[in-house]
Amino acid sequence: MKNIDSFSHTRGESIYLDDIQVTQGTLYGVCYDAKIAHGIIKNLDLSEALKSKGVVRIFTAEDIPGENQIGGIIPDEPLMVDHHIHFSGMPIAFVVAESTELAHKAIKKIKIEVEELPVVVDPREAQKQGLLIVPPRTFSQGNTDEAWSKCAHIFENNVELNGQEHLYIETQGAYVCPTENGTLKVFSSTQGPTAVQRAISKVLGIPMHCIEVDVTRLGGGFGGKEDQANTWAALCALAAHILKKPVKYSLDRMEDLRMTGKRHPYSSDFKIGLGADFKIMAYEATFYQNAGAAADLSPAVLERTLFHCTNTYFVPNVKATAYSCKTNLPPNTAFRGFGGPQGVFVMECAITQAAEKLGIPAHVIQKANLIKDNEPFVYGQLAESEAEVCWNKAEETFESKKLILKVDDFNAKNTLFKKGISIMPICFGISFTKTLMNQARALVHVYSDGSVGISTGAVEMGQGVNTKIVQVAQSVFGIHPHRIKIFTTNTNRIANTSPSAASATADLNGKATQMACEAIKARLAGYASKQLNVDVSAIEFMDEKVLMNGTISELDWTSVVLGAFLDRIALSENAHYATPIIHFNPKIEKGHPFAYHVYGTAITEVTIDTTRGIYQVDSVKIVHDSGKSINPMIDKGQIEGALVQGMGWMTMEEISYDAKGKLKSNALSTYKVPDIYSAPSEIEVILNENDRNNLAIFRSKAVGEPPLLYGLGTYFAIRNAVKAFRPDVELVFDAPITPEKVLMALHG
Ligand code: LUZ
Ligand code: MOS
Repeated sequence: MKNIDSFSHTRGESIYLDDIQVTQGTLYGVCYDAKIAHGIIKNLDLSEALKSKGVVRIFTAEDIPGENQIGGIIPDEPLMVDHHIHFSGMPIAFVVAESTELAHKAIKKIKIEVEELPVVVDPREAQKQGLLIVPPRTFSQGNTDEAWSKCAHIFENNVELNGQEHLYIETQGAYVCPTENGTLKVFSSTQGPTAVQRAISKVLGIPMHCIEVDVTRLGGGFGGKEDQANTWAALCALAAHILKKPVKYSLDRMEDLRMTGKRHPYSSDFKIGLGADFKIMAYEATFYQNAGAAADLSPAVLERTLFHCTNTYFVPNVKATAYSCKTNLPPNTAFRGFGGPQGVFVMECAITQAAEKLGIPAHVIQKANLIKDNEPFVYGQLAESEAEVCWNKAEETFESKKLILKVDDFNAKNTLFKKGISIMPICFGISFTKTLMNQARALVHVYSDGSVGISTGAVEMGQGVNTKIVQVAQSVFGIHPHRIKIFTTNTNRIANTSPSAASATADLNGKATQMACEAIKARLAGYASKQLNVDVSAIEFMDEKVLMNGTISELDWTSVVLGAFLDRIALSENAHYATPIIHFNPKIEKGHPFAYHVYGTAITEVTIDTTRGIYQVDSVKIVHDSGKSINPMIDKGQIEGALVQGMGWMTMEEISYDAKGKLKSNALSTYKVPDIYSAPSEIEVILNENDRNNLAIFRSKAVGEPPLLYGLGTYFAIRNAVKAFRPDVELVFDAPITPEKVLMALHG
């Protein structure tokens, strides 16, 4: 089944925030943000700006009727600066004018005096100074102290890993309209409508039922709108609430780059110990997460780094400690993978280090340590492992042994170009690591003409969740998909939603939809059984028909719906789903936090130009653990997109702040993301279907985040190509591995 949005997307008819028809009298807000990263405001002079043409009002922290606070996990993040500036890009004032252009002109007339304070941008420096967001956490298994003496080989090193800009095509923004009796209608480009509702409720000091948040779709989120859509919605709501006028703020690209947080950069140390058989016997890691100036989602991201610190391997003795370090950068936030990829990367660096020192290929160590059924991850959950299945299938299908010989042969014959190859096995846990967030609701209406309308908490952001929800309903009801509409995500219809995140949206909201549809179907079947004079167990719905003991009856979908309505049977249902089984105890850092895991293996081949340091990715070949995919086209789209996003992070996307915390990569001219020319020449994806029971919707495993990890393979393939040119060079672990770094490694 095709993505239900493909027609309206290609015709330009899909509705994003900026496509919403604005009401007459709408005003436009723009943020005046801090130009320095740390300091105290001594004087803020708005007088000239207020006289500027078209300005209606300028809001500051003093105008906030409720709390000046938008922190989600920890209340440590003011909406607007109250004297103390914590990062460059922090909102100081919100200028509301008759147009965006006039607001920008007014902003230039704001005068400010600031006393600058010392700036910390380095996480290790922050940790030394005791600047932590939360106390450190340690996950452990076995006893590393005792294990070291038994290891045949031990290696240590450190790893630098930069952040990543989300670069959703649609920038952040919100549009807030006052409605009657002190209520507000909020349109927001958010992954978390309830998070927006809660933030506005707190800032304005009004109950959540006064705030209706409505989301049609997003032009991408990638985690950047899980928590950080709140700011713009709260600013617009503040202005709309006080002025009693509709207020809109849609950020331009440079504002968005400058004011929002990104993927967390990490600085890490590892120590790995292997037996003579290359079994990993012990692993220790210390992670220094660069959280930025406020908690945002950093504690949860930190936790997922620890969950994924051994990637897809069984390691009997592990000790991993993580520090969430407070720096003067914009608060870093959720980004596809949510700290998991940072943990995985360090483990893969440790294996690479061991392989290079031992003079063997990394895949020998990787393969020897793939986790097996019933072996525990560091947090105690036992694996139901597809790791070896995916690895072996990749080796066989893609003839990796031949490929390796081909690369060796190429490298023996060429010096101007060198090839590198890597194998990247992955594993990602599916569920929000906060157990309570794993719940969802669906409201299904069957109208008397047989058409169906569905509301859930799922936000469509291009990932295709609405299409999957249509598939769930059509398969339960046995009807054509054209009968089904997915309504906007709206907090008046679906309350207390978890954000669309953690790869879990189709599972959670799909299961709730399935339950609601099943309940309505049971009532329709009851009605049909009376009409047809048979037991209800004889009734089935298929291809728009009502079957009776497997044969077509006189009733069809529309007649049974209309008949049931006339018989006063309820044709609507609200269902609630909460993932069973999962639990986690942070006191001992053990439990069963994930509904299931997703596995896979990617084989990456690259070619580097040894005179210029530039490179191309020749091919990426993937075996992906999809379960029984309900939509292979959407799933392959997610896998290819995530792969290229992961490759971009590993190779070319280079976020750069100066020592004073100012973003240097502040435009698309200084921040390079992959385009079609940097995508692999060939991507081959094989879905490894299996019928193992799992908690995925119709056993179709979650696909949003796991495949980003395949992109990590590109880093190691490029490194191997460099080594082929210059075998004795000592290379650091420092991602992204940009062409400049490759050039220095080749000739520096
Ligand atoms: N968001 C969140 C996430 O709040 N909790 C999670 O565990 C998570 N995992 C992945 C992506 N977003
Ligand atoms: Mo996310 S990183 O699933 O918002």
